[in-house]
Amino acid sequence: MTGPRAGTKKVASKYFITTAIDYSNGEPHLGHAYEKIGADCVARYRRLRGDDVYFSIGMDEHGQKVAQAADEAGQDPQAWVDRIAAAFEAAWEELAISHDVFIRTTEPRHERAVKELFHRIQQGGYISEGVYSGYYCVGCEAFKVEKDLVDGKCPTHPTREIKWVEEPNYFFEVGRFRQKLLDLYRTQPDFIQPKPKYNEIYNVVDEWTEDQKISVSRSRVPWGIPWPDDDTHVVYVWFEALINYLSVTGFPDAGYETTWPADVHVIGPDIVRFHAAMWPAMLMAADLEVPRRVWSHGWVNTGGARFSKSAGVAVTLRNLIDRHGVDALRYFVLREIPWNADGNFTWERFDTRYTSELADGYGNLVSRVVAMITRYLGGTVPQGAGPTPLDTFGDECIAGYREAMDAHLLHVGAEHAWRLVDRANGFIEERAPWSLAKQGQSAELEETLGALARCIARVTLMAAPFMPAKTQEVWAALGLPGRVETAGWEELERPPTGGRQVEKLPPLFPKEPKGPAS
Ligand code: ME8
Repeated sequence: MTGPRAGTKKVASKYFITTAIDYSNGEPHLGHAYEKIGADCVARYRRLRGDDVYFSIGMDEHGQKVAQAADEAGQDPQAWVDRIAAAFEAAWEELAISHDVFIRTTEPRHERAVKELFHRIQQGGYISEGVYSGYYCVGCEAFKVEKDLVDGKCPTHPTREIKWVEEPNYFFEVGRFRQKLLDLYRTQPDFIQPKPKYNEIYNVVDEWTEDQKISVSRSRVPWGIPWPDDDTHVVYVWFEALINYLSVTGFPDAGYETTWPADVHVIGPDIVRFHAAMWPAMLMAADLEVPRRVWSHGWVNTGGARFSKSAGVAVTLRNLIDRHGVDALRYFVLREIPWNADGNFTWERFDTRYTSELADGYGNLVSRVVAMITRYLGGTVPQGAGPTPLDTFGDECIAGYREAMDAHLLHVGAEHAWRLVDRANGFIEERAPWSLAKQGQSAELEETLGALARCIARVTLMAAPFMPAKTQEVWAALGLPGRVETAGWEELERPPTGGRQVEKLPPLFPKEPKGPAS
């Protein structure tokens, strides 16, 4: 493990995290939200660890799919993407996504980075002309070969018709990087995670030939970045969209190297090939560093199908947020759906976890302890003797949490924090502070309530990347200064609770749902 040990001073290290940029062809749904919430949780965790985080998200606004959506809505593509970008930004703001930058591929700073990278790749001699003939799936915005199709359809977009395309195109000679890519995968086995995705991509690249080429221009698509020396073409949407990760660093201006390379690209399972094979090859061709890691989360499914534009209409983000609030939704999706595998959304599981883990678990723990400190100790948090068995158990949970979160296993991280919630609720029953107060055992009472206050501060810090607003309420109720999100790892290891004045707080997780399960 790396990072600070208790008592050592830490120099902030840079941590650049990105998510996929979403297509502007419809409203945001839970699949998009899950990715942004998870990446946000990682970003907030890295800040807790003391890293200097740079977190980018954005919109993929070019390509046929977006142009078609605008056309179907009878709108000019620019007006359409402006409206969609506003809808996504509003959703991310409501969901408390703490990004530093929101990039749109129609912005001049992106076009500038695309042109420069393209120029470097071309200078390297990796672009050639040819004729493309083959299948194209507008849903994936990707070229397909016969063996990618099932019953003549793209398995990811079975409702879309696959088009046969034949046109003059510019090609990127990706096969020339086959060996370098395989060497990268071998020497950096955690470059692609989780492991099944590593194996999948390794095998794909292994099967490439040295003269493998990817078509990187489109001649009959008007909506895109013009091909630099031939305005009868636009740059293929994937070839330019990937470059957003450089655009947000200020590339090609001096200083972009302080941010690049990305520490992790967080993406969904359908687009790993683009990120782990095509993108590093493009960077190698331009003589730039490759990202440090590509992390694929799984699919969020509901009723046996994955969330998509159409399924998202049945279960909207609005309904999901309204049911139990933003923080409950963030916690639920990250706890329920493993960050390294597919998972299911059901209203039943949402309600069950909400009640048992948030209302009866964390919420109840906080309100009982605050009430007892108020009633028995005039509201002042005691330091108390220690460490108690609860502190020792807390140390174990923190170690487990850190190991899991460092490995991006967010669901396991949450589990460690909640092991401590359960243990603390058990500790209250064992110690029965009400009896200690009645019998005038003040040293034992102070030891118990001091340990519980420390424990709540620790759970709150561990839970903060998952639930930034609710944990802030608890932080303030414990009389702790500043904002929970600016607290550091040292406070997690040794919470400064003693001597603070608690404040009463309204029920954190009211049992009555605020919105319908539909
Ligand atoms: O792929 N569960 O955009 P996109 C989990 N523009 N993740 C999901 C999901 C679900 N049900 N549905 C979508 C694109 N996603 C490109 C990316 S990056 C340079 C360009 C994820 O709007 C999906 O896997 O189709 C992807 O990571 C992200 O949402 C955006 O999907």
